[in-house]
Amino acid sequence: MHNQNLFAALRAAFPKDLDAAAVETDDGLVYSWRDLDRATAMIANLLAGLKLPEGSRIAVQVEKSVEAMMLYLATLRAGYVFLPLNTAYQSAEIEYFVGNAEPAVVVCTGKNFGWVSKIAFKAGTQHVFTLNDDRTGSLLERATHCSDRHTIAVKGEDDLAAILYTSGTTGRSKGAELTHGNLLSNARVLRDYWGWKPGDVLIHALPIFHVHGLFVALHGALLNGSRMIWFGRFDPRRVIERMPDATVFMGVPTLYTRMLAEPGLDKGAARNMRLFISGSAPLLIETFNEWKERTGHTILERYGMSETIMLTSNPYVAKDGERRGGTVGFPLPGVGVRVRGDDGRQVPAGEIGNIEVKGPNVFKGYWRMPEKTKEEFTADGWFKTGDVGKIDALGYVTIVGRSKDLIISGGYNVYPAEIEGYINDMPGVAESALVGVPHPDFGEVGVAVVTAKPGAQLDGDRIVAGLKSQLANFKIPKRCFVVDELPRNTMGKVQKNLLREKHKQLFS
Ligand code: MCA
Ligand code: AMP
Repeated sequence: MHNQNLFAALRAAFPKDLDAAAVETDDGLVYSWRDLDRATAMIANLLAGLKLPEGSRIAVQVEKSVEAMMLYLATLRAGYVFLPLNTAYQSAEIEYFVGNAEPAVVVCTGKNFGWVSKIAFKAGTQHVFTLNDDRTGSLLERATHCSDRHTIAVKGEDDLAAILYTSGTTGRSKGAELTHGNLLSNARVLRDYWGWKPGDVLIHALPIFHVHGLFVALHGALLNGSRMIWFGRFDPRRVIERMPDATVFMGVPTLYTRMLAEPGLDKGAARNMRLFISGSAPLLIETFNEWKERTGHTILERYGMSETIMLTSNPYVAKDGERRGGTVGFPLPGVGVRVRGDDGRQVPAGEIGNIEVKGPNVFKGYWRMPEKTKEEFTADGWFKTGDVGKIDALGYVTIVGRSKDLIISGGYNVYPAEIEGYINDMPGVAESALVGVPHPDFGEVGVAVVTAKPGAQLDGDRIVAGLKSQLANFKIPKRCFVVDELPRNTMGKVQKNLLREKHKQLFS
């Protein structure tokens, strides 16, 4: 059988000259392709030596580093399932993910080892390693003693490669199961559609625990044998300084607005760039236009999800059409996208409805949640994205809203129901509502509106402070208002649209 392991395809795309630079970090370290090959072999051998059961999950919550990226590749190489976790997650969040996924191995930073290992051992995890962003930690110490030769594990296209936790359209976080076939087919489509070519250099400035940085950016560069300029964290000024050495950049809209605020951003800085790509959140037309004016480049906006990886993209080559600001472009080759009304009928071109998707990119299902999986697919097998939009007569897709209650803040998803649950558990709180309002830096941020139990005195700032110790920082409402009552419709449902309207100017 031909090995369908994603790593095998990525490895096959390494350039002939293995001593050429593969990754150059912003602080001056250079890793060759040989380094990537050897280090991933050593870590894969370490994992293989643990004799883990088939399909074991390797859960990882570490700061961004080249070694963290190698751990991802080594997990694929060894044939296990990678489970990345946002570094912002706090103990209650980690406890849920680890309890649900039951990983065989957990890798965390040295500073978090105490609390993370406690959670992991309680969930039955046998092995907890540390990995820090300065190349220290027990994972690398152990891997140093392993052979740098490793035969890539044989995987079928339907075998799991990664699980990404997302809240989907409703309820508690669910693990979206992505297969080797999902990831590889999408990476190949994007390589062709975005015209990756020899000599391309990618600026990698996104976190590597979500689809955008981990799959779209990383697979793009690796599948093309392209060098990456690697930023541990996004720094707009430094990225602009390095731009003349690069050809491709990918970012969420906040990265673009932060670079636009830098005087150094001009046509000179972008002179060697071939492509700027934006996604994960809506790109404002003002940002799209301003970018064109300042750099001479038209940002290519695309649309994706954890469950589907990338599903639409604006065109790269002019013969396919122009890149239209405010739209997310066309369905990618091989990906079916349709828009249906609530009655299930496909709507005519230009009319608004629910966006549904089908194709080799669509995930296998939610980890150990067959019922939830079933709910999110239509009877004829299309995945319901929870996004609301339209497709015009030319085929451009525009997202106009979401049927799921979701706030996207700086490219991170915040599920109001989760935050409301935490607020409602606080002493004196009767009920709460979290709504998204426009924000100049993060695009959208959460604002909480709370009512008190009879006789209780509440303080909005205190509520925010109380949440900080429990939840990832990007989920914390930027403001909290205490009111007498929440607006409701005749059915008794909280009218979040009225709250959004009331607070929409808060940060303008
Ligand atoms: C940080 N803060 C945030 C966010 N990030 N608040 C709301 N939304 C955020 N995204 C908080 C911090 O905790 C801090 O709070 C305050 O805001 C200011 O932080 P700052 O130092 O400015 O933040 P930063 O560390 O510079 O981070 C901003 C960032 C980061 C670089 C934009 O959020 C980021 O890397 N975003 C990219 C996310 C991403 O990769 N998304 C892709 C998902 P305090 O002062 O109170 O501590 S993949 C996806 O969606 C799909 C499928 C797709 O289509 O790609
Ligand atoms: P996630 O749960 O992180 O996979 O987020 C997926 C969601 O991000 C999608 O369902 C969309 O709502 C949103 N999204 C991704 N790309 C775009 C985009 N270019 N414009 C608007 N929304 C987007």
